[in-house]
Amino acid sequence: MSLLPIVTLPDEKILREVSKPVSGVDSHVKKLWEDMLETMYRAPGIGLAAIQVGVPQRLLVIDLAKDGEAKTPLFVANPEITWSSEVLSDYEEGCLSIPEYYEMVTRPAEIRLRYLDRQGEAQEMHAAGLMATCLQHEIDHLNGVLFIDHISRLKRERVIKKFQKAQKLGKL
Ligand code: GNR
Ligand code: NI
Repeated sequence: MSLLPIVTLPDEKILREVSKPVSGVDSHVKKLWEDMLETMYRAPGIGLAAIQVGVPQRLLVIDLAKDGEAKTPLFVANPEITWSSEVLSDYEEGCLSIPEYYEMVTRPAEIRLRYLDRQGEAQEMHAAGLMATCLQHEIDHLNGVLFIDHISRLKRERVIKKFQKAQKLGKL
């Protein structure tokens, strides 16, 4: 397995790309998933989309297990949300591509998801709580959407400017 560099703001050229579906789960997909998982655990984070390591494919990994608990990795390809609850929930989100920035985001509280699993088999799952939030955050990445797109324009422009300035000053 290998650690991959994580793409961060201000690199919107990559982060705004719309990722392409994979044609199936082959050895390349499995290797990328493993490397993404290792990269996510190391960061540390609870989810990672392939575009965050510069690969525009509809792949993500999630593990909500807490420090010291047994790992529970979820490998997802070509996810499609087939239902979203009308009930919403607020969660303070962060993103490995926007380091050290956190804001409350409102999203559907529960979703149903169709996807290809680690074996390339079609699966359906229901998610609520942090899993629903995290899945929606990762699927947004596959569509070039960042969690700051769900907050006020003022806050969004402020954080993007902060990262642009940091890069100019050579601090990224
Ligand atoms: O590690 C992460 N934590 C997190 C917290 C609240 C809502 C979403 C997330 S996902 C984030 C990792 C990441 O950037 N995934 O794309
Ligand atoms: Ni993210």
